[in-house]
Amino acid sequence: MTNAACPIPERISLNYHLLHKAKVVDDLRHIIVDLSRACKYISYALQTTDAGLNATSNSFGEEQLKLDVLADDILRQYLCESGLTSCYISEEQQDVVELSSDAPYAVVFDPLDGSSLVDANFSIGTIIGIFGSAPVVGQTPRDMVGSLYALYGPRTILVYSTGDGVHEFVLNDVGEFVLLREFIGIGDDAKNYSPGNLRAVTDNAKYREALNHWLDKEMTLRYSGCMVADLHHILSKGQGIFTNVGGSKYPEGKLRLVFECGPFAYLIDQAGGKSSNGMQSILDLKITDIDQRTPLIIGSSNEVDRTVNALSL
Ligand code: FDP
Repeated sequence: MTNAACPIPERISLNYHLLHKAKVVDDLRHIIVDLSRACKYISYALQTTDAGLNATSNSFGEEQLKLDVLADDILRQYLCESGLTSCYISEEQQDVVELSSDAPYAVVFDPLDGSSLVDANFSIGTIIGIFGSAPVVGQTPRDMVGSLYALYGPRTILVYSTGDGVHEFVLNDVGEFVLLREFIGIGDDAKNYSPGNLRAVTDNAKYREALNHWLDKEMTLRYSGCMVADLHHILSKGQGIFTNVGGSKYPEGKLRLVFECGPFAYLIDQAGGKSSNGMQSILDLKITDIDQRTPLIIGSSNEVDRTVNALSL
C-alpha cells in the first residue's frame, strides 16, 4: 500500500517491486529478497576471491572451483537464515538437502553457472528456481512459483519472474538491486543464435543442418559458453535462439533440467518465448532425478518451432 508518507520512490527496489508491483505473498517476497542478498555476496566474492581450483569434485564428477563451493555455501547460509526453505537441491550437492521440514518452499539452484570461464573473466551467473512444495522430484518446472537468475558481468544484474512477467534489476553502488526494465518481452523471430554443445554436429547430422540453416540465413552468432549470459542476451535483445542438444558425448545435451533448463524455461515462457526438449515444452517435463539432463531448444517461438522440426525430421 502506498500513502502520502510513503510516496512512490524514484528508484524501485527489488523489495518494493515484489511488494507493490508483483504483489506476491510475504513469504515469497522474503525468500526472493534473501536469495538476492546471497547473489550480492557472491558478486562481491567473485571480485575479491582467488579463482583457483578446489581439491574436490562435485557429485557429477566435475572439478569444483573454489568459487563454486563458496557460492554454494553462501546460498545455503541465506536459505538457512530465511527459515522459509524446507529443502534445497544444488548442482554442487549430491542429494536433496533438508532444512526446516515445515517451511513453505523448496529451492533449486546452480550456484555458479559457467564457472569454468572465471579465469578468463567472462560473465557467469547463478540460476534459481522456487517450488511451492517439496519434494521437487515428481513435479514439473511449470509447478514453480518463481524463478530468478543473477548475471555477474561488467554489472551485476538480477532477473526474476513470479508468474507475472519478467523484470530486470541492476546492483547499484550502495548494494541495492534497482529496477531497470519491467515486462521484458521476446519476439517470435530470431536474428541471433547461440548453439551449445556444438561438438555434437560431428555425429548429429540434424544439428549440423540446423547450424547450416543459421549460417545460410546470415544470422548473428552470440555464444559465450555461459548459459546465464547467453540467455540473458536473448531477453535483453528481445529475440534469439539458444540450443544445447545431444551427440554421442552427451546424448541428452549437457544441461540439467532441475537447476538450469527448468528455471530458464519458466522465465522465457513468461517473456513470451518458448522452450522444448524436441518433443514437448521443458515446462511439462516431469522431474524424475535431480541430475537429469535434457536437450534444450529455447528462445523466440517461431525459431524454436522451426528448429524442433528440423531436429526431428
Ligand atoms: P559450464 O559447464 O561451464 O558450467 O552448465 C553447463 C554450461 O557451462 C552452461 O553454462 C553452458 O551453456 C554450457 O555448459 C556450455 O556447453 P558447451 O561447452 O558444450 O557449449
